[in-house]
Amino acid sequence: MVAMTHFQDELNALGKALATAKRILITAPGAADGDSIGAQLALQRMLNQAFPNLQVFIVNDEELPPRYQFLPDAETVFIPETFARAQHERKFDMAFVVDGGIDRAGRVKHWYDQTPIKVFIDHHAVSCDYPYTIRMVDPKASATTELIYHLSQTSLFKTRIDPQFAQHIYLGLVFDTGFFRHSNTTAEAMVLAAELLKTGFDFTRVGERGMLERSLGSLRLMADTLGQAKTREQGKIIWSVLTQDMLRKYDAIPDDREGIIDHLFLTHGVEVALLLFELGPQQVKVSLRSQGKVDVARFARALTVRGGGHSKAAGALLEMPIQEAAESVLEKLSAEIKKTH
Ligand SMILES: [Mn+2]
Repeated sequence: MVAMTHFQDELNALGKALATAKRILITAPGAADGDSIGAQLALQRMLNQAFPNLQVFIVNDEELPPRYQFLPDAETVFIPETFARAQHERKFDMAFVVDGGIDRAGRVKHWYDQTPIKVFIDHHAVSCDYPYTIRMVDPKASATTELIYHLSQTSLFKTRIDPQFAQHIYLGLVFDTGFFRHSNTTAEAMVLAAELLKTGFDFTRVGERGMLERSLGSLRLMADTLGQAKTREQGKIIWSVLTQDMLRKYDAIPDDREGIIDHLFLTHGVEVALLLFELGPQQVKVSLRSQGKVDVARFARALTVRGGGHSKAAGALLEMPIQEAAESVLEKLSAEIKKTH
């Protein structure tokens, strides 16, 4: 059960800091996903509502993917360039990082480092040495937005659950649970979703626009990536690659890889699905999904220090050409699969 009672000391510290803070930074790792953007927008909303004199800014290293631009307040999300162009001062009293550690926040990490009070709110089970001032991590939460929701209902915030706030929280829930399919789905998360639906927001639109809809180029990119999929270990491993050339060919963007690994994974007989995404000539994002026999979080951490996630869904960042990465990861994955029987 996700409860704020474990966090009494943190809540007190948060209340004390917010009482004197004037400017707040909110960020999240890498490219926004449904949970990280939902969590950031919800947090901004509850801070603004409870502390109307605060100035709250969301700044991410990468541009907000178009699929999230329909969300209420999406226009308030900055990248460093647009923040500078708006002539906002780069000085904050408090900074929040949500849905992952600050190490993966790119250029915004430096801003966060320079802020006196550093808050970390997450649901990933990761160990980290970063000297956060206030840390609220609960791996039992299905999504960071579930944690944010509970925080919003404490006496510190008492946030009004309006349709706008509800859709931010809801998007995080459906994104991280894969529409309440993944094993991280809890009865509590579903009860929370039911509560949110009562506000009357268009949940069909949030699910379809925020998660399922694709551009035509993105659809063709998916078809190509799935068409090139190969199997190993009698079909227990399925894998494919997505290169920068393919992105250019289909006029697609990095966010368009969303959902491809799920199709690979949902192929009959597959134990582990692997998608290698070429970020640059020497940089590869590895995504992994497992039925459960192979703990892919452990596997990803063994690949590199920049690896981690959940036991059934994990990722890693490798500094090598994509072909080399594919060979190396597949060889290790085959060895893991052989251990399972
Ligand atoms: Mn999450």
